[in-house]
Amino acid sequence: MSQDRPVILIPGKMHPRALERMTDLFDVRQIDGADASLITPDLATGVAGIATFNKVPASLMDALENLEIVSNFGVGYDGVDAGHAAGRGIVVTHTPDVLNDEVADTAIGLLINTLRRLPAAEQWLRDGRWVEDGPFPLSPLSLSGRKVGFYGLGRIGQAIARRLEDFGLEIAYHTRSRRDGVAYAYHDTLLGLAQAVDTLIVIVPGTAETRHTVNAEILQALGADGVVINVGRGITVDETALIAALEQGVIAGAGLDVFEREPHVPEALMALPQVSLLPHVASASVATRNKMADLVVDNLVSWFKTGKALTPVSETPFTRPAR
Ligand code: NAP
Ligand code: 8YV
Repeated sequence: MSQDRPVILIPGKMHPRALERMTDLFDVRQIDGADASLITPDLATGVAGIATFNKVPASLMDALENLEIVSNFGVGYDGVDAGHAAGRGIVVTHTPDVLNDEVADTAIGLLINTLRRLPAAEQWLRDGRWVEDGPFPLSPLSLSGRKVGFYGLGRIGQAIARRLEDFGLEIAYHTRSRRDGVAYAYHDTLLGLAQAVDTLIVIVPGTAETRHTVNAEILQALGADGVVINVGRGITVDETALIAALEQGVIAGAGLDVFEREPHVPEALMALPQVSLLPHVASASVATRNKMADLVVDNLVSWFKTGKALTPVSETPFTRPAR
């Protein structure tokens, strides 16, 4: 191991720009995946940092006795055991804010695609059906006049809501604590929110607390014109309940960028015309992913140079002990 350059472990893949910068700055070691059985004795004592695409279990942390920092590519860090890191004094960082606009823009696109069936309309044109069969069928749903409820109104939820204000739509939200400085109606339960709106935008983190909270009862409360848009994490929505609600007309449609078992998407969802599906691309432009890559590296640089991470997660607000 290098004496002067901190050793950074990359378990699995990494964004090419982040990898190139890290290779210039650190002693970078790559292993095939986030698997403690791949840790050799020299890695076990030498690794000071990890850079990851949202997968670091407690077992991998525990195999690395001098681990100080886990730098996650993504604002969501549900795949990193941050509670365990906190207990061991390891700082976890993520990539907030730099992706807010991209994810918010994608959410608006997904909402409109879902309501107006634009991907299917384009396919109709490309398949020559406009010529052969005439106009694409009118969309049963419209954005106009919808009441939109946000499940989560953090950095990204607010960016989506600000965009929807300009569409002239009524906006409400549910979070655990009421947010100062927003004029939207607050609901202290998700059920209360679902009863008050017909469009639910899910943009909460995937946690044990949010898991399967968008369930059959919530879908029933949204009603027959109800639409669910999920750009948060797949586990927040009970996919089996969602499929049943769509098939039985309990709600009218869904737009999903995230799924319970990515990259696997249930055939039953794919079969439904009232559903618009994206392969987890909300932040996936070259420009935004480059900003996220830079923040992954800049967090490591800042930690080893100044002893402070730039964007630590709330569970690990640590500074680096003097050495
Ligand atoms: P954030 O600023 O931390 O906002 C999270 C929001 O969720 C807050 O309003 C928070 O309010 C609320 N919340 C958290 N736990 C809750 C609970 N149990 N019940 C009700 N509300 C809860 O996070 P962000 O930057 O907006 O990102 C949100 C999530 O979006 C990320 O964690 C990630 O999973 C996902 N994401 C997905 C993509 C994608 O590519 N599809 C891209 C970026 C992010 P309270 O704390 O008051 O409850
Ligand atoms: C990530 C995301 O880019 O930031 C998040 O939480 O979900 C995406 O923006 C993606 O998970 C990286 O693979």
